[in-house]
Amino acid sequence: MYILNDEGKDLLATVKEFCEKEVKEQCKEFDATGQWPEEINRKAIEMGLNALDIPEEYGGIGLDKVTYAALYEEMSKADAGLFTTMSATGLSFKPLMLAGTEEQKQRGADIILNGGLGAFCLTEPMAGSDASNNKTTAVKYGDEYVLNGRKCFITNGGVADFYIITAMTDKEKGVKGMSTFFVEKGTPGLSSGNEENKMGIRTSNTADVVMEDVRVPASAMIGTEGKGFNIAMSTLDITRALMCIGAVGIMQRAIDEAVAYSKQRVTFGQPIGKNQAIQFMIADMEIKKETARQMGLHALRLQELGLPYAKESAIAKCYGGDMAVQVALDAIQILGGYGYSREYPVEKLLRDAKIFQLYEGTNQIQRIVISRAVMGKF
Ligand code: COS
Repeated sequence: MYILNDEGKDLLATVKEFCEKEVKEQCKEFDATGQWPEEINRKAIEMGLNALDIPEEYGGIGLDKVTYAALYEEMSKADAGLFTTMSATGLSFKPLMLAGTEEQKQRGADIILNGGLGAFCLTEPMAGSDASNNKTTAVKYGDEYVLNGRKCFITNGGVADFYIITAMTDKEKGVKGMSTFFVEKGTPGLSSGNEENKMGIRTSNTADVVMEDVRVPASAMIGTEGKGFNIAMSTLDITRALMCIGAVGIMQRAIDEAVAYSKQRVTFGQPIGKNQAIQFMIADMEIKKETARQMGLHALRLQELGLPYAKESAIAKCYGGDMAVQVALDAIQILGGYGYSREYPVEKLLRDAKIFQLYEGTNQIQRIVISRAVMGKF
């Protein structure tokens, strides 16, 4: 349960109604086909769900972190693909907030507030966990940079209105030779390639982003030359806390579905929920969900208070992702054969949950971040 003020409660009620009436059932078809649900996303954008990360000073509604988490959890509960589309836009806005000029921040906010989506383009075929191994280059000619390369597994890659792109400005310098650029849709040479046919979050768009002689002014750089890796890592330190909340949405849905089923499914003359075996499974699922939610909220509150949060964000993301997979598996177990059937919603939850152990840094990477925070790097 979230402790919200009156304004937060009203917002949550509105988002809940939208998710219940216009997302939950409708997404099934798009999950089956893998098609991006344009109409659902359009409505979500009209409600401002792409803009939850924009502070008031740049025109956003400036949500407190608890309301922010409650709204995102609601989206994920209905469809983790919708959560992914919207949260990836927030993720893409973060590098601007961290290191952008006032002009860049306002431009990014304006694109989002006018209904746009963002794509954070760090990952490449040889640079996933090893994120500093980018091959995309940005070569300076006068007061322009020319970008060439290919990004992969980019959320919103085929549907975004702005792209945050990391590229090597000096290959010799390795991790200190990476820089970040703010590139808008329609820039000549920028295109999207192969769209992934994914196991889960099939209602989100994941595509290659291709740069062929993309010319941008030097003012498109975010921060200074060589700071790209730091900006990307600092961005992920922030956003991983929210990934935990996305995983919690899946757990909440799994519990809701398992509880409803166990109250109406009768075996041996009584609902299966009367069996302690089922009750204990539900209790364990609830313990995992509630613990993850509190950890995610804790990391978000630290951010709000300006206290260190990188370790806590990594713990939240890691725990949330691992627990979402387990809780979704338990829901399938409670529904038995029906849980395994595509007629029922819980098998989708397992497919969707798996991504939370992978994106924004695998849970192995989270353990590196956590152990380094505890033990230091040696
Ligand atoms: N915030 C800011 N700067 C950071 C940072 C962070 N969280 N982590 C590392 N850096 C900086 C370091 O400070 C160092 O710069 P300086 O030498 O100037 O201090 C530089 O980056 C290199 O750091 P380090 O040597 O620790 O990097 P490593 O290659 O050893 O590994 C890990 C860092 C593995 C933690 C990193 O590569 C990582 O998180 N990878 C996963 C990336 C990821 O999440 N990919 C998925 C993207 S999906 S959107």
